[in-house]
Amino acid sequence: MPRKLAAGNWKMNGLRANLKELETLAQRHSDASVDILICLPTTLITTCQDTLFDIGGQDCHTAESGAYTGDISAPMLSDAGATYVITGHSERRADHGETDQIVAAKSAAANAAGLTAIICVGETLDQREAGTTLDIIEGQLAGSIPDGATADNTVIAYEPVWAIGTGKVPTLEQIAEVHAHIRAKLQARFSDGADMSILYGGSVKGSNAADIFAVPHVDGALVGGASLKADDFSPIISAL
Ligand code: G2H
Repeated sequence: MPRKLAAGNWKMNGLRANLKELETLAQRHSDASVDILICLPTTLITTCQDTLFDIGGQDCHTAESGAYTGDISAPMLSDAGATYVITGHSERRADHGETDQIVAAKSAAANAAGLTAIICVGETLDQREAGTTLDIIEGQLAGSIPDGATADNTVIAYEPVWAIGTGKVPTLEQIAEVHAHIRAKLQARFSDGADMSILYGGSVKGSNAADIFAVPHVDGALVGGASLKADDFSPIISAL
């Protein structure tokens, strides 16, 4: 069975003072039956080693170490206390030119360091309107997931680019179609593909989470804006 995962992605948000939100969340969800993960800015990761939740990074380099000013490696994230890292988020693909090949190399580096990679895929609005969504997703899956991926070290996040931070959400039928397609491709390539978690991401909030989680092959969510405040993230966790 895929694990159920409520994952927050704080993106480039959060100072130490904001960590009180995690304390509030911990008080409310100390007996949660689902996995809760917060992908923090790197500066906050070491501060959170004793938190109740899993902690993740938002990106890592393909190399273990070296002359890469400003970058962070997977072993560094692990050393800081992270157990997950997001790879291939559309903001990294668009703003930093990350290709499927780079995402696969980063995901492999994450796995080699003992981290679970949350590999993001998703179509743009133009691709959706051109009717190529499933082909785009298939290509991203084939190119971005490294050969050594397993259900233990890999999570897939379907994040339609046009739904990220926009308040627009695909219909439940659209989510179902893509998640079923992802599941089929995972099962065709990996012996434990049926057990790999597939998250939905893009404008998830308390008011739409339960409906999205009821869609087949939706095993949780990758949540951006609504993960920053305990009052917003808490209902999403409860809906899972
Ligand atoms: C998609 C998501 C988090 P938001 O990027 O990965 O962000 O929930 O703000 O749309």
